[in-house]
Amino acid sequence: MSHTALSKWQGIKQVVVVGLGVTGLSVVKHLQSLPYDLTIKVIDTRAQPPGIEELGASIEVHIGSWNTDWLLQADLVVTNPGIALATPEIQAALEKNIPVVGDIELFSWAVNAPVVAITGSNGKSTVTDLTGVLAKSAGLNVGVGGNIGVPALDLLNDSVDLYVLELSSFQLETTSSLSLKAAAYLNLSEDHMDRYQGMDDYGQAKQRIFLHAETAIVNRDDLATYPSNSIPTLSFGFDEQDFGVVWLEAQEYLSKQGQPIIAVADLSLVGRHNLSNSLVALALLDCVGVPLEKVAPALKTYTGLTHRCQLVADNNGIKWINDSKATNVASTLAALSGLQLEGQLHLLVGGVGKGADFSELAPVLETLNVQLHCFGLDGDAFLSLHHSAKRWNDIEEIIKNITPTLTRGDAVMLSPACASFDQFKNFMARGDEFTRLAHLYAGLSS
Ligand code: UMA
Ligand code: ADP
Repeated sequence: MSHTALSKWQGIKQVVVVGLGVTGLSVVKHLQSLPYDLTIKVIDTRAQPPGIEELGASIEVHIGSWNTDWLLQADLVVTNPGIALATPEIQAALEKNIPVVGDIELFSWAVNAPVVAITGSNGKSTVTDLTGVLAKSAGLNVGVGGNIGVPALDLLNDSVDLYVLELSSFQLETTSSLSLKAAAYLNLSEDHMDRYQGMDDYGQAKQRIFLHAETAIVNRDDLATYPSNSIPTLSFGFDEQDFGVVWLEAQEYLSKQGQPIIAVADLSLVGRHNLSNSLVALALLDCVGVPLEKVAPALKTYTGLTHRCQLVADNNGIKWINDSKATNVASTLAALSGLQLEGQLHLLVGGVGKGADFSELAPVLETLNVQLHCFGLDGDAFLSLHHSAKRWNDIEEIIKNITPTLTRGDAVMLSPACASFDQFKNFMARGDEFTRLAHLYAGLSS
């Protein structure tokens, strides 16, 4: 146990974990593994919190509402990222000077190997996964997790050489001590406006990634990604500076300080946004001393994560694209900008709008041969964006009705610009449902 960890835990006896889910479970497991005499209690305001069945009987649990007595008696409160710090019950604990932290803060107290982290509004999971894949290809034992799915505390292991963490603004709100070899801030665009007071508030949460970073990796086209503290920066973008692109003999290459690393034509990833994502992964690995020529072969073959502009069926010249992970306007705009259309695009949008303004989509839709299909809780919010817009209940209703009208060259794309929680467990379940229907209606089912 390091000296830092020991001093952080001094005087802490009663720990209250707020929120179960995969994060809460990982926190409880971690607390139980520590060599301290801690009393652990769990509060979850949900009547049937996910993960409750996995919690040992020795842990006291309060579900279905807050328990302010427990909260105010705690020496430390550990919150799930889904709980905003602004929640009145959490504010009451803070006013009593009870420290409130998240799982990533606990991770930072315990970790003993180098860590790199990624935040931003879009591209986090792709960059996190790609950085992990490339580091593994260079022979490192890598722990990849955070907002991408596996809780950071579950990754802790003495044999790990490098941790790669995707960090959401929610997680960063409760993180103060995380030391990073390099921190990448990809971009800032509107999202989570149901949780934040505005873009400043949202951007400030993301800026916390730089609090103890050795190098900030920032986007030359997005000033909001530059650190407000004075740490060294390394930038990425579409010119020859730092990590960028160069043209040599009519071939475009990803480059470092003007030196080519890999030809863009050799990449399997599609879309300009994925050039940015590749540059960031290279920059992160450069910061931890991984030779870039060693990772070039794995970068060539990397095809991306599921649910992100994923071609799930291509039948009779009709393409079915699952971009369920597009849960905000900027990601849908990125998907539209990367499209190569021969016929008409059938674009499926809607779900939980999170208070977003969708009007930025209108001028782009105007330039496309598109039929807009709006579904789910906030489907109405899209109706004024394009003259073709039609209102439906759900994805199945749309696909059933449009399939007979499709012709060669058309594409059907789910890139909903919304969260999925009105009709699905999560974006993966929504993407799986689209894929199932695509296979069924495109005549590919077995
Ligand atoms: N909740 C309550 N009462 C509670 C506790 C939680 O109502 O007492 C609600 C929250 O308001 C929230 C939801 O439950 O809406 C989330 O809780 P959960 O149990 O699903 O959380 P976990 O399973 O621990 O998942 C969390 C992250 N979830 C959130 O930040 C909302 C996961 O990111 C992350 O993968 C996981 O930890 C591991 O680190 C998901 C996400 O949607 C994918 N993230 C947002 C995004 O990417 O846009 C930030
Ligand atoms: P995140 O984890 O930040 O949500 P993902 O890698 O899962 O990011 O991608 C989410 C969505 O954003 C996908 O629909 C994808 O097509 C789009 N996207 C990926 N990278 C970028 C980027 N650099 N800029 C804008 N959009 C992007």
